[in-house]
Amino acid sequence: MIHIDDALNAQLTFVKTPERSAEKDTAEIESLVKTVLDDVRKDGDAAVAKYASKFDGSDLEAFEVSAKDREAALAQLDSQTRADTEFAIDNVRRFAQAQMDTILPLEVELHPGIHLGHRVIPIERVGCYVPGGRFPLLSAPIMSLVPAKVAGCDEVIACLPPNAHPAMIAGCHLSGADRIFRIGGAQAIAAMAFGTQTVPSVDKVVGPGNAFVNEAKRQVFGPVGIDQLAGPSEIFIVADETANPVMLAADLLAQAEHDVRTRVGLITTDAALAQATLKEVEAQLTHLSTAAVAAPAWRDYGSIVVCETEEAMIAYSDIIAAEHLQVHTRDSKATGQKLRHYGSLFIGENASVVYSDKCCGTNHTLPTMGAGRYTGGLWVGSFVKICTHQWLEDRGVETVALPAGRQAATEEMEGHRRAAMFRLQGAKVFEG
Ligand code: HSO
Ligand code: ZN
Repeated sequence: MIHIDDALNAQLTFVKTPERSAEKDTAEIESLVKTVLDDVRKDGDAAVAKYASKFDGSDLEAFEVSAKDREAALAQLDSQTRADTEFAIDNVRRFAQAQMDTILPLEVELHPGIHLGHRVIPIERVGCYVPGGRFPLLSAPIMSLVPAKVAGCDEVIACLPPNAHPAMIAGCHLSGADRIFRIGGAQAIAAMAFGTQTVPSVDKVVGPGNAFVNEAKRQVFGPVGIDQLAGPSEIFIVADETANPVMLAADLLAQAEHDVRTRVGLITTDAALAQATLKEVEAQLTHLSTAAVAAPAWRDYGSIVVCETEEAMIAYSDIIAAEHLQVHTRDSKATGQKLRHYGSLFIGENASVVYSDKCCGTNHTLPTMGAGRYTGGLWVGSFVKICTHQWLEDRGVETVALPAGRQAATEEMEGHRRAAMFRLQGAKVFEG
């Protein structure tokens, strides 16, 4: 929850405040999604087909993308697009593999004869939702499918809206999707969560989507895992007087073009930079082809705040916990070290969010709406379980049985007490 205390507030001057605040999901979406989920659970493919026709105007007979369709989608990619896609896949894979190499199994002997540990176990089946949206984001399939494959999941499936750009299907294929289905929206989440005649049920559903996809993920969560509830994209930039307002405006507008609800903001210690960036955003908007989206996003959700001190700038940024946080200060590395809450940190002028959005190798599926206060983004670790185990030698039992038995006795859990003491005393524990 955003709470700015009075002491911090006194150090902030808003040069531009957002005209609107984030809208809440409506009850209408909740009940509509519930109906879709109930129907798909009950009627499987027939319900999926019904909603595909109703919401997406699709009359596809087979949802699954066949080997021939995969080939056709690949053939439509020009060679440069294919090479760029493979560059992105390779980077995301290599970074995911490097991260995977840090997730290690563990065995410790905590007391003589008490052995504890954990294993790193891939989730068996994963479903990746690949959003359609306003732009055919070629990097979207890569960001969920590739880390899931690197994690070693047995089966990784993809669902994408029936009208998705063929390059997206090619992207799913090149990213290693075991199966690909042309199903979008809440019905896709339902199909992957519950399984249908053609779609296998999965253990975890990941990937961003619209409000319906989000709500469906929220509703299936429990028996099925989810990654996070992704809101519209966000970018904030922490900057001092050394920053370049032209570059700041370009980076803010890059994300603003995603959606009219994109939150973008500048947090700075320099009042002149704030004014210059304000002017520059307006100037760049006059010749940005996506201004129809970026301009209302900037008007409604854009903010610029001037902070009296670097500490106030950092404190305010930590409260926002932006999905993407760029740092443009004299010593961006040092400033970056002081920041604690963000989805992904972009250190220094050269690290534009767009590089990570597309292809530099970090994952672009990141926490939004303040979730960066408690979690990072999607990563290879999202596709494994860290599951503990234990084994005890007799001397370990001698250490642990009495404390466990006494705890159980205090709790009046006689069954637990007996099981704890049986290892020490045998059948004597039943003698009252
Ligand atoms: N910024 C988006 C991802 C993206 N943008 C891909 C462009 N292409 C969510 O982090
Ligand atoms: Zn983006």
